[in-house]
Amino acid sequence: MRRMALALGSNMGDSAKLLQGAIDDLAAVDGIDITAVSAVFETDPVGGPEQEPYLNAVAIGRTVLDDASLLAATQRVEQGWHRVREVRWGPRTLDVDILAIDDEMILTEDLVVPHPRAHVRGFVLIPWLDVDPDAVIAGRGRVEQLVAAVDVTGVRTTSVVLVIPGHGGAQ
Ligand code: A4P
Ligand code: MG
Repeated sequence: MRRMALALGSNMGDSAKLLQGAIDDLAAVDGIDITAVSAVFETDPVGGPEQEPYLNAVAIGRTVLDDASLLAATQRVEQGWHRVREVRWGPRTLDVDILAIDDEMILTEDLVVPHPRAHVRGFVLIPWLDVDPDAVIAGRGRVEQLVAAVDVTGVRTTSVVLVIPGHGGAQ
């Protein structure tokens, strides 16, 4: 069983609903167990064309899937929400990226872990720190330290709360 961190992002459609849908779908995958989800942050877009702000969150979980199956599962979840992606770094209904799997370093054509840009992105580091204060990016360092070195002015808290199915909830 390996521990993983996943980044979720959306800036098209009802992004709060899309992020909750992604959590529901990921939790329903055989071989994936979602154990914790961060608060949801509204973030200014980084890179790409002019576009709407994103909602971003990070989920922590465990998986028995191998790398290819895990990537395929995250991509199926994206596609299930009619992800459209015309431009690199452009607007998207749902983006699910694999941030880390244990302390592994994976470098294949289809999968690079840790995610190669995670350590410089406030929209990843802030929610990651929120859900896992002890998180470490293999080869980069503690998220807590990395976050101090990046510009986080475009990252704002929201009142959106994501719920893990079967884990109770606030109601
Ligand atoms: N791939 C390789 N490594 C991974 C990984 N660790 N996780 C490959 C997921 N996929 C990985 O991904 C393209 C290919 O990357 C996949 O086929 C997979 O085999 P994609 O998700 O289809 O492409 P993308 O997301 O459009 O491009 P890219 O370069 O991954 O974009 P990023 O870096 O994910 O950036 N601003 C804010 N505020 N919030 C955001 O969430 N997101 C982006 C996307 C840009 N700006 C943003 C945000
Ligand atoms: Mg992606």
